[in-house]
Amino acid sequence: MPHDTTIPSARAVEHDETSTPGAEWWRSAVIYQIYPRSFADASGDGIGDLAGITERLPALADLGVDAVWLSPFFRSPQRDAGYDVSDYCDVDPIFGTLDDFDALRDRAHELGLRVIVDLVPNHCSSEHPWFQQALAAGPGSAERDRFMFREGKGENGELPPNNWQSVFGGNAWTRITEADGTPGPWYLHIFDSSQPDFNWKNPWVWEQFRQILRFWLDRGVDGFRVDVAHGLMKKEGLPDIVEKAEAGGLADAISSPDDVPYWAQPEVHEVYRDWHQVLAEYSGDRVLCAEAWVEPLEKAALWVRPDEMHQAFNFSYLGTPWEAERLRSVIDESIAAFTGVGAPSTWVLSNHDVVRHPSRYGLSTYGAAPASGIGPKTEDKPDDELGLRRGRAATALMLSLPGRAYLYQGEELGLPEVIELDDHVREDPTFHRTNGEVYGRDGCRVPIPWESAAPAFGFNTSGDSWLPQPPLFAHYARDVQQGVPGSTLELYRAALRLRAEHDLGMGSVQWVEGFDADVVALRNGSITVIANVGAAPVELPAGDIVLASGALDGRTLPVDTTVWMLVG
Ligand code: ISL
Repeated sequence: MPHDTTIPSARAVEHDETSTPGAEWWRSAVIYQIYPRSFADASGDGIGDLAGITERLPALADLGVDAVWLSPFFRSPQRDAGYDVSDYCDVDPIFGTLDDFDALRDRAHELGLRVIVDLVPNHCSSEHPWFQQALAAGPGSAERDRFMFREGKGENGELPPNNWQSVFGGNAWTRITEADGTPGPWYLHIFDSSQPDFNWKNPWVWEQFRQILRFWLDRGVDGFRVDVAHGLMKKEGLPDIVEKAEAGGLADAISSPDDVPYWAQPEVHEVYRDWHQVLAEYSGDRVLCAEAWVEPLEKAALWVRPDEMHQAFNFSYLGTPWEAERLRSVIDESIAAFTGVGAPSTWVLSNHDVVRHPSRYGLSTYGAAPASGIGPKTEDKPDDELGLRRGRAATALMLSLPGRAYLYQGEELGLPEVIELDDHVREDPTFHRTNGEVYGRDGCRVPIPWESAAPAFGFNTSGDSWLPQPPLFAHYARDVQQGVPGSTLELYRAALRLRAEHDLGMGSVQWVEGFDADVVALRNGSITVIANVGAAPVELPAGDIVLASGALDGRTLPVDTTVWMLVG
């Protein structure tokens, strides 16, 4: 297939447009997540940067996505890869400068790509001046009230205020020492001890975040992905968690608010109603997307009521195994839950917090918490070939669905999780806080390959890489897939082109009858989608095949393969 690098000017973003209700761009967009540390490194220091992203943006326009979401690039000590922010309104020097951001934004808009940035409102870095001021100001001060300081239990306050656990493992409280050397109160950190939680009952915190939103809106961003959007408010009195079989990690993170007093408290929605008003002051359809790990789907849909956010990640879809009945159910439930509140559903299979989906689908015990990671000592290792076949079939199914889809950098290359990382190179706080028991997320964060024969596979020209890239990345590099029929890259390009041509993002799902129960068959507008999730080949109906996730056997659809067809 010839490679078309020209970008039609019609795709350029018009920023003074007035939106047509019901037809806003975000309803049907495909959004590509860039993890700045690992996308492209112009400086050659081994960590990706904004200038590197700008250089490589044409590849994303060529892929056919509508927007990019950038994980945090703000000033940060990088204790949680940038999700520990020490200045919300500046770029960390490892990623560049505000001028570099402006150049990135301009180039993206020229190419017709919207730009979404990541806002981290649940916590900041312990090195943020606000937290340092809180430590210095002492007990009872206004500065301390911006965070969650509490006296400890026990005779001398030597025990944490309650039994809450960090998502990354271990206690969610850390005790401070006052300036005079005496042991002080404890502060809450739902994540790492370097990430103190804000006190969202304090109006001062609300005002700071309004200003941060305006800073980036004034700078021309098209929206925000909101980190831990279910976590900002904590239940009054900070009661103990009623012990459950599994504490911490994903199982805990998606539990109901009745069980976890720091997730999904009803007052959190007031914050997003406030932000909705801030965004409404700006033209150009700016959006808020919630990272809210809540189940069931009807609860996640609360984040996207008409006066709140515009989108919420569909983590129920991400967590669904490759089983026909479960896929049909989650699709039905997603559409029902989100359309019930007037928002289109979203779809996602991979991000920077979970094992890459081709590797998940290659596990014999799929269903294990996708955030726990896979490493050298994990017993159940993925079957790469099976995983990639299923991963491609799953993507073809996902991209046929109406609504908004999220892609994570490298999935268009079919990248697997990197398993063989030595302990000493792992950076995820999860790994360190669990003494290596949970491998965590480094395996999906390895810098991506662009050119098979270049240093660091084209990530930079120096050959350095903050996490080592495995030799097998040479087979997945973009340049060996570009223009090669049947490659994963060409599958993604074709799916995105057809999705746009047939306006699938604005369509609807009708289930198609007449296949075995382990076949997922649906119609969205003019396209019929057939995914063979079972164990036996399936005879295809008459019609033109316009997309196939894998090789076909004549008119027979092999297992773990999805086709798009124009039928009758
Ligand atoms: O990855 C997880 C567990 O190891 C998830 O529970 C994840 O921490 C949770 O979804 C919140 O994620 C977001 O906030 C974290 C950050 O580490 C993640 O990268 C981010 O996506 C803290 O800011």
